[in-house]
Amino acid sequence: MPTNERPVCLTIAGLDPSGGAGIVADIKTFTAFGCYAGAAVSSVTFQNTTGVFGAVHQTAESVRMQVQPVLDDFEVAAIKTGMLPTKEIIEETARLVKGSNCQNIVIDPVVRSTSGFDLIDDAALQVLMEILFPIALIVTPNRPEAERICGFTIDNDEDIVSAGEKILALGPHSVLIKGGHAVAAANKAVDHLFTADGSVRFEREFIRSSSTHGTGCTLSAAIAANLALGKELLDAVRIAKDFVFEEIRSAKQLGKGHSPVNIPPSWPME
Ligand code: PXL
Repeated sequence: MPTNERPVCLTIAGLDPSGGAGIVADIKTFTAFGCYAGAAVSSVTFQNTTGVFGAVHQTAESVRMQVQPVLDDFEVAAIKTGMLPTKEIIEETARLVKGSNCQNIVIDPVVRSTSGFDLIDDAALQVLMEILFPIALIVTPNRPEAERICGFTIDNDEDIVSAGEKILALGPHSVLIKGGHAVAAANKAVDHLFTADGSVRFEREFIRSSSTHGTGCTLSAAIAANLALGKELLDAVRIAKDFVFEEIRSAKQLGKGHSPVNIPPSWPME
């Protein structure tokens, strides 16, 4: 397929130079699904599989100057956001997204790295919830992110429903609360998708693995890629979940810490 027939996906997220998370994971994921990948950097982080050692955030102007020319030039089929560390970057991102005519907006509300490094401050998270959630087709918090957004702990299915409804009330079309952080008694990883029509459970076997660096980034990028390819939301989420499941299952240890997931060069794998 020539490049210009591939739907263009754009990520606005952080750079993880070790390639496990952030825009590098997003680019690999878009490409695995046959999409064309564009990427704008919101923050340069310093990290490897053992931890995050720091970050230099971009300015709002830098983000605008990276993104606007891409939007002016390409018809962008899906936009995904990951780490958006400051209020100014979030406000600029909301302006850019609203100014595009892209409808497939995937917001991954990245809060903290697996190793415990804060990737956004509290004030910025409030702005993310207020101005980016309402323009999202889907918001994809994991359980700790949903707890931080909602201000209560999530211990059971009822709490998940309360969290889903509370986040949905902030204005996105849908919310996917990921269950990978809940060590499921029944060894299941259960995600819940909430829309105005109700909720859908996605259940997979829980894989006990330390090779999970980048799962959140790749899941949201895979959803964006499938929306860009014209899939319905439910199908996009289902395919993205299968993709991440296989990435974790097939990952081999790389590095001395939390190994990155194994993003295949193309999907489905042969
Ligand atoms: O997985 C969350 C995440 C997102 N984006 C970047 C990251 C991380 C976690 O380390 O570094 C750039």
